[in-house]
Amino acid sequence: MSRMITVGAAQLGPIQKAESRTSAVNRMIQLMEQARRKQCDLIVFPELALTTFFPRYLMKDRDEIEQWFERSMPNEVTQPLFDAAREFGMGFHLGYAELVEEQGETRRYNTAILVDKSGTIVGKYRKVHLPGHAEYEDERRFQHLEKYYFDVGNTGFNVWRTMGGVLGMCICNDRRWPETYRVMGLQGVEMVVLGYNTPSTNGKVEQDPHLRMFQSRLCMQSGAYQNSTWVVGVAKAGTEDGHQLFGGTCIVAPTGEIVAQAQGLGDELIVADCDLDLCLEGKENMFNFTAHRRPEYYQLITEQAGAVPPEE
Ligand code: CDT
Repeated sequence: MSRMITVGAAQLGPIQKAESRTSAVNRMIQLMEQARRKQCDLIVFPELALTTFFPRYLMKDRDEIEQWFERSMPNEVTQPLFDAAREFGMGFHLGYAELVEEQGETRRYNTAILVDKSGTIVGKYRKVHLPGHAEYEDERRFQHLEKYYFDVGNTGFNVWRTMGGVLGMCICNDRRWPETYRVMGLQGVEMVVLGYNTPSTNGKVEQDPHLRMFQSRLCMQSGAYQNSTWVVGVAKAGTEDGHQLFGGTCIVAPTGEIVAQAQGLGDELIVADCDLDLCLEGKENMFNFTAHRRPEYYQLITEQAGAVPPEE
């Protein structure tokens, strides 16, 4: 048996601060057209795919901040993506900054949606693991103010039965946390799709760029293997107004092996035929959760956040 989803991982090159959302959407439509020629069922776009990675800048004025956020989805600018999905019979995953009123409060989330082949939003995820810091830090070469701009996501790690499989989402830094994949693994996830914006260098300490790419891959590959799921990781890459983001877009099989990877730092589509039935081997054997997991010994994982070493 095979249950195939042909996936396009649509890396985006840089989006400069001055570039409009319309221009970004046009670039995404071009990638959708390429994906259509390759008969993709699903195309995956990066985190915050409509704009530059604005959390690197400190802004204080409310209007200046809120211009980076979407108040509805679809909206006038993103509607062409939904129209193309319907016309091409192709689902998509899109990351964007979301502004919403909840219980009388304005909330801002780093959000991603999953849209099916009819152009209908079937799932929404709001980023849980917000990296960086909440206040301007002078000693940094560049800022990473996600904790300043975004609220911690309140959707949890859900999965959706859509496009012939069980699909889940997470966003960027979430990919580094094993809990992210395991919560979806416990819901039978067969494909995790995610976008990221990862600076090529650390803003605070010296770190080998090679190591940063290795660690990004290590997390996605182990998440795939340990939960026997496909993982599709898609970068926004290249130099945004002098700030470098690494690429490394890749598609990882349930074995943990990379089956396709981007070559450059620009707009680039990579495609893989992902057989969801390849998840079965791991789910029925090594990572047969029902047979082998021992949750009675995992309580600390949900009871505490920080590490507490024994007293000296
Ligand atoms: N966007 C995002 O989550 N980026 C982080 C880098 C954070 S460095 C403070 C990542 O994990 O790739």
